[in-house]
Amino acid sequence: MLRSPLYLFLLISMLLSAGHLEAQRPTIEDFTLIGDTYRTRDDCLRLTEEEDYASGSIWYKRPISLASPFKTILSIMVGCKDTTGADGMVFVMTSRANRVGYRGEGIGFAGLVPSIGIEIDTWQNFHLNDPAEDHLSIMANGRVGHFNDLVGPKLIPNIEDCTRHKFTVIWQPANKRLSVEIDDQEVIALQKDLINEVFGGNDIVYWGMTAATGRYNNYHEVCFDRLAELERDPSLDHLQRLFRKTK
Ligand SMILES: [Ca+2]
Ligand SMILES: [Ca+2]
Repeated sequence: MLRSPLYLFLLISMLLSAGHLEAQRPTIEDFTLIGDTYRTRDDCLRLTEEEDYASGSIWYKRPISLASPFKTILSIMVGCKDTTGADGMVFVMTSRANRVGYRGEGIGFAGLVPSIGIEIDTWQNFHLNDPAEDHLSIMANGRVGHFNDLVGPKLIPNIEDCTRHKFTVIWQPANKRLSVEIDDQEVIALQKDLINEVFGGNDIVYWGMTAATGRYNNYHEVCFDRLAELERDPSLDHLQRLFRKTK
């Protein structure tokens, strides 16, 4: 019985699914829009305009469990002004959704407790120990000073380049590893028992993205490349024709 084809099939299926990360490719309708956020004509959610003292956030409507692996893929635009652009964006996981923290140097994340924030900081605040370069850090409980980083700051090339960047967050509960990729390159990673050490034993969290400006500003957007996905690939049409012929 144990060696039957059905048993082997089930065993192989289980092994394959154990190593599989559930990929989330959210659509624009999956989010609640907070603060200054609005939907643009090209299917982006603009969290802030190029205006001082703005803040916005978006929150995925359905909570997730940190007991399960997940991989979230977004497209972000962190503005077009390098030298004078501010303040950045934060990918946040928190047990209470639909909130936005302090703007300016708080990047809409400061004050959110309990929480985990992956900060994309584009403005140097000396009293927060910010490096001059754009940088990523993983922080807990809305504390944006680098004295409290869980990991970071990790310097990155200028990200305020008026270009959309693929932003991927991966959580693997088996080894308690949270990692972040920009344009398919891993930039920063943290190993921590998030459920017990940050969320007090609660595995259910909401995730979202926040952004803010202060005395200086920039565009901040999360985009959904729906039109690109719908475009037909001519090479696929060609393959399909070949396939029909050979049938
Ligand atoms: Ca900063
Ligand atoms: Ca920059």
